[in-house]
Amino acid sequence: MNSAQLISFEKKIASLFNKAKIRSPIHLYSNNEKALIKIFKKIKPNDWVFCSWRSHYQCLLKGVPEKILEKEILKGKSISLCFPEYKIYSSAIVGGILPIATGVAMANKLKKKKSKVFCFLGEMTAETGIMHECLKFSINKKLPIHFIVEDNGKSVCTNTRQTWSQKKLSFENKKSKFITYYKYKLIYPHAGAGKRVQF
Ligand SMILES: Cc1ncc(C[n+]2csc(CCOP(=O)(O)OP(=O)(O)O)c2C)c(N)n1
Repeated sequence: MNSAQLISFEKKIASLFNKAKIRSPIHLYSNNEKALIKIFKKIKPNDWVFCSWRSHYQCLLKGVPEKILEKEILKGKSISLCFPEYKIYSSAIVGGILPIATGVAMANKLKKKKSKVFCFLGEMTAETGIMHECLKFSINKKLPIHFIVEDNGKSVCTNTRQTWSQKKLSFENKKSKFITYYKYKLIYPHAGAGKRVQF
């Protein structure tokens, strides 16, 4: 999957949503294609990927076929896409995915499995207490996990830096064995595709 293919998938979903063909929330990505493609160069088919409500790009890059993904989204599953056969799992609860990802990394370590865990989260989720616990536990136990903090500056409609009265966020520009941080600009609203859809 290249950048153009990812962008065109999101555009198709945006159009289906605005035509009232999807009866549940969708959360689209934009302007982060290159960053994600670079991260996925390190992710192997046997590795686990954990995501939030915003996960179309990760599903495509983990190998979920476009048609299968589109079918699930049309069924209303965009907000919590799970394809265990492709080792990708997501949750729409802020912070909810982090302990699950940490637990899988711990199980992989205990079972001496080669598979690594990659956990994606927004910059607001990264400021929550559960992130600090999961990261501390992962670092101290030397778990095979990597967290990717994706900063679009907003928590729904609220400016994340203003929320915490913090000019620089906790993981801003951090790069380590356990963390990758990148910034991107959403052209879409937090949820939906810009039109008020009524059924
Ligand atoms: C426990 C919980 N509280 C509130 C919400 C509503 N909610 C959904 S996304 C979100 C903001 C998350 O922002 P961020 O982590 O930066 O992710 P982004 O949507 O920008 O990718 C909130 C508060 C939720 N889904 N779960």
